[in-house]
This record gives sequence, C-alpha cells and structure tokens, in this order.
Amino acid sequence: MVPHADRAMAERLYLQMLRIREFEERVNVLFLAGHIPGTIHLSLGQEACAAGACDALKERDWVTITHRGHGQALAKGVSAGSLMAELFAREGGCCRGFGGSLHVGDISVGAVPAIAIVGASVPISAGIAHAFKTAGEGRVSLCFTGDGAVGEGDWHEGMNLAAVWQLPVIYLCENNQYSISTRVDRMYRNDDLAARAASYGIRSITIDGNNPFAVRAAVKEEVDRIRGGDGGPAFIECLTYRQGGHKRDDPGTYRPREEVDLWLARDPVLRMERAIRREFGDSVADGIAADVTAEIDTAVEFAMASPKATGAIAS
Ligand SMILES: Cc1ncc(C[n+]2csc(CCOP(=O)(O)OP(=O)(O)O)c2C)c(N)n1
Ligand SMILES: [Mg+2]
Repeated sequence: MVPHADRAMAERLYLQMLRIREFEERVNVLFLAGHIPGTIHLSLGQEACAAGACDALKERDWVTITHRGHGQALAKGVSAGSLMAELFAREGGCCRGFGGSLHVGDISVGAVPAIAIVGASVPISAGIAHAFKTAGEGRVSLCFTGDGAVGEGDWHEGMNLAAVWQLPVIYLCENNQYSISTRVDRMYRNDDLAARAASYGIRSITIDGNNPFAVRAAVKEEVDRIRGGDGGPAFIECLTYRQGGHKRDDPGTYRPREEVDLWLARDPVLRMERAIRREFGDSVADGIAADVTAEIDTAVEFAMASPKATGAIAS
C-alpha cells in the first residue's frame, strides 16, 4: 500500500488520518462528559477521504464541508484547537463558537463553514467554481457530500449546472453506505452513484475511499486537469464506511453485524498504520502517534481555557 518513493506523502497522509481519528475519539469522550453542547456526527472510518482529498489541494482552493465534517476541516487546515473550541461553543472557535459541530470551517484556509442542509453545498460549490473560473486563477472548488445528498434536488440542479458551464469543481462523495439508517441500495434503484453523476455529462469514477493514496491520486488528476485549463466538473465516489451510528444517540444497530465486521477489517487508519510500521519501522509510526497525541492534548487545553461564546448554541 505504501510505495517507497512516496515516503513523505505516506507519512503526511498517515499523520493527517491519525489526527482526525484521535480528534474524534477525544470528542466522543468529551461529549459524553458533557463538555460539548448540541450533537456530533463522527467520521470514524472515513478518514482517508478527507486526508487524501485535501492533500491534493492548495490553501487557495476551497472546500465545502458536510455535517460530518471534523475531518474535512482538519485536513483542509483548520487548526485542531480552534475546531475543538468551536465544538465547545467557545470564543476561540473557528466560527467564534456560534457554529458548533454542524457548522465548522474557516474561510481563511479555504474551508467554507458547513451548512448541514444535505445537498445544499452542491450548487454553492458550483457557484464558487464559477467565481474561480471567471477570475481565471486556476483555483479549485471541492465539494464533500455523502451518498444521501445524491437524492436531493440541489444535487441534480448543481450537477447539471456544473456540467453545462464546465465549472472547475470536484464533487467528492463519501459513500459510507448509509443515510441515517437507510442503506444506499434501499435509497436508490440505481445505486451506482458515479453512473448517476456521469448521466449529467460529468467525468465520474468509483474508488476505494479507505485508501488515502487512491483518493489523493483521483483528486490530483482532476486538480491538474483544472489547473491545466482542461478541467470541467468531476465526480469521485469514495467507497467507505461509517463505523459508528449516524450521530451520538444512534447505536447503529440496524446494520448487520457481518457488514460492520467486514468494514472494521478494512479500517483505513489501522491499515495505514500497519503499512507505515512495515515499510518504515515502529519508531516512525510511534513518533507520528506521539506528535498527534500532543497536538490533540493542546487543542483540548485551548478549548477548555477559551471563554464561553456569548449567545452561542446552548452555551
Ligand atoms: C435537506 C435535509 N434533509 C434532511 C436532513 C437531515 N439529515 C441530516 S444528515 C442526513 C443524512 C445524510 O446522509 P449522507 O448524505 O449519506 O451523509 P452521512 O450522514 O452518511 O455522512 C439527513 C437526512 C438535512 N440535514 N437536510
Ligand atoms: Mg452516507
């Protein structure tokens, strides 16, 4: 899984995935301890999508984030401290504590704060891409969505507009197999999501969304096309799995045990950890893990010390 020639990239991707994993595991504990108001949607199991996609982008490219967006925000460059403080509804949050978990982002690093209306970011990303195209700066708009968004009217209108105007936007669909409790094959008679996007005249592929190298390569190919002046929209369906329930009050018991086990065996972070240990040795993997733990410790301390945001959600 780890080509020797790409050691720096492999270490970078593993670090990013582990940051997301540890951030969210810590968030889970802190939520249960009562530090985080509202609710949270965790992306455990989907880390390779955000890490791979954002590694192929520059800061001046913009992403739109979903309701399951902690990993997307971290990977695009939102600091762990400001993200944690946002979840705590504190002044130091990336949206000054007014957004909470469902609305994270930081425009200064190209992470458009999440709206959380499923599918709404599809036409918005097209609009961003239109502005980029008009300015002629070769910037890229990348829209994260889930599989459930594919059934929304916004998705169809946005996809069509992006195709007709040949906009520099990459739609990255994290197909985690479920929209709340409904499996993708019960939502769509045709559950080949890439084929649905292709029907709008959009270049579309389906890839292993648990392999960060595959995600990075797919996004990079489209980014290069866009910067080279030959880029229209693209749709990348990343096959992945939501390891937990939809949100904190959902144990996810509607999923067959064998299915959960099958995907747990494909855990992207553990897969990458094994590859890093095998290729580069334990000290490299342990060093990355120690750096991540230190960063998340500092992020939690920052959030705890930050003053409560006046008027923010449930503060
Ligand atoms: C327009 C709209 N309808 C319903 C909801 C409630 N809702 C929140 S998340 C979600 C599921 C979205 O599924 P998917 O797009 O697959 O993303 P995932 O939760 O799997 O990451 C729904 C229906 C919403 N936020 N917006
Ligand atoms: Mg989904």
